[in-house]
Amino acid sequence: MVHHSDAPLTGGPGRWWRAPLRPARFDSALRSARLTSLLGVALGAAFAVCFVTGLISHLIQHPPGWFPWPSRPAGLYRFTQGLHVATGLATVPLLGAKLWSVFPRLFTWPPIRSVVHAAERAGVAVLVAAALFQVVSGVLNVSRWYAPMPFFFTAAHYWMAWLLLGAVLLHIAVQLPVISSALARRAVPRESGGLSRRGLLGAVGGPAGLITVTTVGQTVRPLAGLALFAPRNPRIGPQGLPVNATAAGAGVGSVITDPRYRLVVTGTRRAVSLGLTDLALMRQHTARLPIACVEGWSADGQWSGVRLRDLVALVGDDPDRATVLVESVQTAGRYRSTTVPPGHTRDELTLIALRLGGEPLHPDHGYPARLIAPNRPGVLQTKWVGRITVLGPR
Ligand SMILES: Nc1nc2c(c(=O)[nH]1)N[C@H]1C(S)=C(S)[C@@H](COP(=O)(O)O)O[C@H]1N2
Ligand SMILES: [Mo]
Repeated sequence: MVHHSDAPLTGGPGRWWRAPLRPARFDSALRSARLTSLLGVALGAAFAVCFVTGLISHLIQHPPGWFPWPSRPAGLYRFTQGLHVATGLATVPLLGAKLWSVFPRLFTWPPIRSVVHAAERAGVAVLVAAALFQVVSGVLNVSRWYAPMPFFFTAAHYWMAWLLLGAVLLHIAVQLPVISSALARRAVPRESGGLSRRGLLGAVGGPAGLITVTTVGQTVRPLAGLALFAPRNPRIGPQGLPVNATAAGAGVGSVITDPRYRLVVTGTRRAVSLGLTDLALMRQHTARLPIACVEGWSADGQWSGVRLRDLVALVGDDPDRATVLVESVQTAGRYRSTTVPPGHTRDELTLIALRLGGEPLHPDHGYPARLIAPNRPGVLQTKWVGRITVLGPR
């Protein structure tokens, strides 16, 4: 039996049928309120970053009136969402270590001592379940493995974040006395061999760092060469850019190559129907902008085409104030249309792109025309655009 000066995490006399779960069998000199608190602080910080960046991403995609998301800086969303996914991935070993550090408490005896104790344990159960759900569903989503998720990931991940926030705040409130005294105490010198606390923190920080270094290259270009475990290599794909939905998968293959293709622009007073030659005859502009997928990968492209604001002006509407609906020729799928708010419509970098890197768009990148706007999630960068409608102001 190892001696430790911190309060033991388990207690109560063992009984024969509990023998395999006797505290001594689990005990590690490393488990202590101090270690659990330190891991908790790190985990709390990681969750805070994930919550805020996730909320930003949600608000951009479901904008309430009070949330004006600007079109600049052009790469801001790339940063916030890259941080969201990188932090979420680094959380995996942290959460594992934290659960390990309190694992013997699962077998506390008696399991329930009082109503307050029961409520506390229920709170911890919700906390653990919500935290595991967020991390596991997030990892499944960035790996694009939807089979184990018979629910709509985005909605579930969003609502579970609020539940988790509540459970975390409650947990901190309940544990505050333990946390503050544990952190005020100086680290206790070890009395036995094996892994030291510093060693353990290294054993957690090491994997967290390794996960970050081997995945963050999916959004931080200079580290792309190290992105061995990233779900996406930002350099692989047609025209050097990754693809999420292919033209074949979206079922648009024949529509987009049909010579009768028209881009129909409907204003509040009149409409125009533009063929590819009409579009090519309009003033062309080039913008270097990233596709920043909600899944955490991002990649820059050099896009050329017509400004969305020029198309709005073409049908006689005010390009500085217009809200615009952009629709794909795709007939099914969640991301086949998007609303562009006035701030983005007005921006000179917002294009209906016809070319990527100087060549016509690859079918998988949205041929013949796609939306590309600064500081916007990839899901809102509609490909295979067939219809643009000025919604207002009227
Ligand atoms: N019409 C349509 N546009 C779409 C999608 C889609 O499924 N349908 N997927 C979006 C997503 S999730 C992303 S990340 C970007 C990816 O653009 P890329 O394939 O050119 O890199 O396209 C977006 N545009
Ligand atoms: Mo995406």
